[in-house]
Amino acid sequence: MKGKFDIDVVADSTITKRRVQRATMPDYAKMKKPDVKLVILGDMNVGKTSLLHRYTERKFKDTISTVGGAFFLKQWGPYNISIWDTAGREQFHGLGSLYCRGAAAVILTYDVTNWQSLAELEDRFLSLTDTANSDCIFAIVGNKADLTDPRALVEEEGEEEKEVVPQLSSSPTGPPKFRKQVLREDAMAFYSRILRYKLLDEATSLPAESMCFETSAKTGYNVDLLFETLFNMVLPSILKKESQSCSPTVDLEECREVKRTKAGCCT
Ligand SMILES: Nc1nc2c(ncn2[C@@H]2O[C@H](COP(=O)(O)OP(=O)(O)O)[C@@H](O)[C@H]2O)c(=O)[nH]1
Ligand SMILES: [Mg+2]
Repeated sequence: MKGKFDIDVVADSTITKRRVQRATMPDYAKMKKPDVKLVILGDMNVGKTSLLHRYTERKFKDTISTVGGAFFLKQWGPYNISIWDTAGREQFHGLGSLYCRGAAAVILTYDVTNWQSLAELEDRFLSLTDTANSDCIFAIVGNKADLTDPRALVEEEGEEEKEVVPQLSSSPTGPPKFRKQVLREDAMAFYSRILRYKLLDEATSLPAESMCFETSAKTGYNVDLLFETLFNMVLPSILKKESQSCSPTVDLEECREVKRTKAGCCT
């Protein structure tokens, strides 16, 4: 229905999964406020939800539909990290920039077998990040690497049960059969364009090599690396906020509990 959307709330790897109507529901407001916010963006079917599911649940499910959006909470040391998932078409509902508001990191996801999915990031998704923090970190993630890269076929160690529907496209015993349409260099060139778009100096920004990942939500390839690298990178942002005694994150709920210091730091 127009003007309404659902949000799944997944706290860490707990089974708790609540569906609430409207993001401003008080239920959600009762949860401990996240210290930092990450957002995952990208076209439909690139594997955004699968990546989050793989990271938080250690599993791959062949179909997970995302209606509206989903919200994951991850405990990282003493910090609560929220990760916002989107349905991929949210800009049509005017939600895209709302999702990104106050984000400390944005994960721009494409499908390595689909050139258009990278182009879409630039055409439709990059502008949505205008509402992210000014020091927001950008990661470019080429998912479905298992379809093109034999290294990504190796299952993540210690993996629990999986729910994978066998596909003809790739097999652990044979070479991947999909053509890789997006090279890592393409992603790195896109990263440089992001820096230019954000008017950031390439020399003083995080280098493209560390911010462009190729992952497989299916096998778990580089998934922990992606999230854990980002979590470590956003820690300074958390500490900065703490030192300013600001509301820890901007979410769909307006900052109502903003603590003011004598200096009145929060605007
Ligand atoms: N082979 C492969 N398929 C994937 C991978 N990640 C997601 N998929 C499949 O791609 C489809 C879309 O995934 P989903 O997570 O719903 O994409 P989203 O729309 O971006 O959230 C589903 O059928 C997934 O099973 C991956 O790493 N490898
Ligand atoms: Mg999804």
